[in-house]
Amino acid sequence: MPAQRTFDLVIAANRLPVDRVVAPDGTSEWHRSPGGLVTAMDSVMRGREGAWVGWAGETGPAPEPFEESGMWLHPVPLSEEERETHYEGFSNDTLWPIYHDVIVPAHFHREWWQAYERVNQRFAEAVAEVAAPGAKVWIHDYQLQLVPALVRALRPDVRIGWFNHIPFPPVELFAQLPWRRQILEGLLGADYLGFQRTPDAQNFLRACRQLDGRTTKGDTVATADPDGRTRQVRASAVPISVDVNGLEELAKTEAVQRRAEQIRASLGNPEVVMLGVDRLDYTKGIRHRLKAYEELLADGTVSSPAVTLVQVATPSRERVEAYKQLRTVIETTVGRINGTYSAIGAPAVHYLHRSYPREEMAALFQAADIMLVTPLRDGMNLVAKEYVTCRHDEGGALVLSEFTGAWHELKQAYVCNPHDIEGLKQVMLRVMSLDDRERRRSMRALRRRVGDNDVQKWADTFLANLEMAPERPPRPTPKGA
Ligand code: ADQ
Repeated sequence: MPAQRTFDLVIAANRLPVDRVVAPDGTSEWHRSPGGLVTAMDSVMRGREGAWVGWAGETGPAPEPFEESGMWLHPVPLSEEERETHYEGFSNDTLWPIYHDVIVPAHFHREWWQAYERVNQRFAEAVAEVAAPGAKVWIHDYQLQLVPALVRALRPDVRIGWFNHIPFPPVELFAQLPWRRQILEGLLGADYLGFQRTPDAQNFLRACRQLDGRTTKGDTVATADPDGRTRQVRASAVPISVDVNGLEELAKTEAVQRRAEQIRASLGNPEVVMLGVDRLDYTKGIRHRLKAYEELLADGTVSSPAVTLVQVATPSRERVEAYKQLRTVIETTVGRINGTYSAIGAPAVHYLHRSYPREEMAALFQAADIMLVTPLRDGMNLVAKEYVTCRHDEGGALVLSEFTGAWHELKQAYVCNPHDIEGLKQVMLRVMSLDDRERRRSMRALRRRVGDNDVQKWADTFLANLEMAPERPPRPTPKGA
């Protein structure tokens, strides 16, 4: 049997960055999978050697580890039952709502928790297998909050970092979780914990104090290892961003610019194209955005097709009940708006429920006069930063919810509170009536902000913070060595 390959940098995330695509002739290939985390990490891992531990997306036995685009991919198996209990259940129907202001009710089931513990243990074992002595281990997101402590128990020699892509909830909401202490202790196995915003890190520190009786000092919390050694774990903000150079380069290509013109022409060259791009998720405020637009059409303030809305709603978590219900509501609303306000060949809402290649996304961003980013709660929202990055012409305008992490950095956007439908309508109207110079000034400022803090800087800062974590003891000599 060949020796197990080990790496100095190990990423652990719920999903591998690739999906298996089966061709009609039965052969299969791996394609890069969509989503915020993969988009960000893809550019970070370019040029670095490392391993990525994650689920390959199909239940049953996992494929053998393999190399893809210079990265060692180490699949972790999930059974069908674990997909339902660990992933769709505990991760997406317990944690996700609790961490997003309980926009829909969270469900608690002890068997979901047990599956979460089991799967986290499996991830920790896979990480321990591929990590070289003294490696850096970078664990991602809410599905793997127990992995830091589990890895530490198996491999006290490695440095462990965890990054939360979603918000960390206020203690009053986090306290609802029956397993809140186990989660805090799981996270405290890390040397460094990264969050999107300072208030998220502060929520975590407060939870440690109030729910686990720990002492915090500044941005650190004290903990003790099983051997009795005390450690300080640091929790701070490292806001994620986009691959500014790569995306801007793509947006500047002639093919993308031509495609943007084509898109506008196929929409009938409206005066104003408004765009929404989101996973079909109840946190994203798609319903609120549609309501505001419908009311503007109803009261005659705007008319279609002069003002047209394009809504890309990427399929997401389709087996979870709250997502099924949301899809029905959104599609009924789109149908009603189109039934009432569209003319033949000119729908008021263009609703696109599918994934697109990056080129098409860049062209859509360039074709849109107004980008509507209206989440009720969002860790960051990369779409806002992608839109700004693609507008090298300094055209377009960003309407941004104050409940996104992005708004904490992009204060020059046109801010909205999506719960305030009247306010949302007013912002849309205001942006439509602004003169070109004013819009450009806002876009220029936004582009400077995003340009100063790209995804590479995010990764470098995270890894530097992890590097500064206290020196770890050497790895114990393996038995029989
Ligand atoms: P998401 O909730 O998935 O991410 P977001 O940050 O907007 O949200 O990232 C979505 C990504 O998917 C973007 O790169 C976007 O371009 C892409 N995408 C969306 N629809 C697409 C489509 N139809 N076709 C192709 N690509 C599409 C989570 C958190 C966020 C956080 C990110 C990163 O919920 O708050 O910003 O992780 O940390």
